[in-house]
Amino acid sequence: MSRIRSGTVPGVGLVHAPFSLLPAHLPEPFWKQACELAPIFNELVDRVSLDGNFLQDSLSKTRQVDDFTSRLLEIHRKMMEINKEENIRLGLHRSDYMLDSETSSLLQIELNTISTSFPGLGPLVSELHRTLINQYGRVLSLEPKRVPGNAASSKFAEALARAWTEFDVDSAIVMMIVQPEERNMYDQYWITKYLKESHGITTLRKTLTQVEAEGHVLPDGTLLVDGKKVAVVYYRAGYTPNDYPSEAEWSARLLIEQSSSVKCPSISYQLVGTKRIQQELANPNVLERFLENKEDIAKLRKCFAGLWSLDDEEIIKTAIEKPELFVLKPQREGGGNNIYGLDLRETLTRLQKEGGDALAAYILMQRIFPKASLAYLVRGGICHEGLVISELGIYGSYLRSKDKVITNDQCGYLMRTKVSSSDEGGVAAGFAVLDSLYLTDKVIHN
Ligand code: ADP
Ligand code: HGS
Repeated sequence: MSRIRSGTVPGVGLVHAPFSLLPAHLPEPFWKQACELAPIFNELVDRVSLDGNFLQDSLSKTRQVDDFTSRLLEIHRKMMEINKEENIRLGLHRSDYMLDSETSSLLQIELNTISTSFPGLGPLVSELHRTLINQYGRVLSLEPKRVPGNAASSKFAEALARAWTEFDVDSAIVMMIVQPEERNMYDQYWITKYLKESHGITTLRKTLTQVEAEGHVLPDGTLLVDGKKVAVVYYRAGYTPNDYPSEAEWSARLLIEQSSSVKCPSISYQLVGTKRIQQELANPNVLERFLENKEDIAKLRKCFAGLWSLDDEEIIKTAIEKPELFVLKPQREGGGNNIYGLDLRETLTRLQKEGGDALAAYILMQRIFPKASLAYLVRGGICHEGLVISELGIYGSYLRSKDKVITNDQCGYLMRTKVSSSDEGGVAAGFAVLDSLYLTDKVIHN
């Protein structure tokens, strides 16, 4: 069953991951729409990642006021200066959505391009729900086939294995970059398991600190860690300033970026997934710089919520008047960083007074209001009933080798459900539980 290493229960090594007793309902057309978007977002990430100047220019103001983003950009700039080519590019993304009840439209919360959690545990919850509905479906008048299949971990492992094959060194390994106090190791374990059992590939778990101590790059670009050649570096850490407690971790990141290993993600892919780039891509005529297909562009735009930089006096004024209609976001990943309601009003007022580029550290986003429903959430072995809202994440895998697209798929999903009164989300952040999906025919009408 899905487990998370305890960080709170004294003397107990493991607690079960919090989960919902039965799956969240979603009208099938929205599921289809979310799945259809995955390969388009995958391609967009790859195209944007190749435009180094667009990334540097779009993040230039943020760079002035956000040290973490600035450090990432510094590594990116160094790679541009040496014309570093990433001929093999692997992305394991998750695009998160909420169904806005006011407009009955599926709107993107964000596109995660690094360390996307729960490809391992998510499918276990889908399986649990399908099993429960197989046993009790008649009583509950639910049909098991309406819980979509969810093979996220095996498909992520398959994409990693294909990247390993493209690297084409039989003795090479996959290195997973993890946090020293990783609590979500069992989610990561499923990827390691499939890599070994289905593809015969060994995975090495290392922290950035260990890479700095044990790694070095050969003259031909090969990264050696612990004396082993590294075909693919799969980051499950490195997405937050907390992962870089000293210069050692930054030099490890640079060492990896300079090597010939396949990075998942590269520094460019990580930068494409920042909230500032999400907001820039929502500006008029920007998508047209990267994609040709007008239908694809329209499909992406259809799922964009309102997104603004804080250059816009008008929107700041509106947000200060009606803070409950917005979310203020720093350039951070990992949950628990966003600002809502009265805090949003205070922060915006303060930043305006400060003036200068302080505002560039944030983006403003339309707040999405999903319809609340009743659910049973199981946490620490206890079942609670509550009014909840859900967030659908669609995993996508993308592998390109020179001019060949080897993989560009939707691969599974993650449904996260939280009590509707909670602003923040996130399972690891302690707000949400792992859920799955039950497809219904009815489309919600107001
Ligand atoms: P992070 O990258 O830190 O996870 P997100 O942008 O994904 O930050 O936001 C974290 C959580 O905040 C989401 O899972 C969701 O619960 C809530 N959230 C974020 N943006 C919005 C929004 N526009 N409307 C409503 N809730 C939001
Ligand atoms: C791991 N320890 C994410 N990832 O996917 N957040 C949630 O699991 O490898 O908690 O709700 C790392 C972000 C949604 C999952 C945690 C995207 C992590 O926080 C990695 S960057």
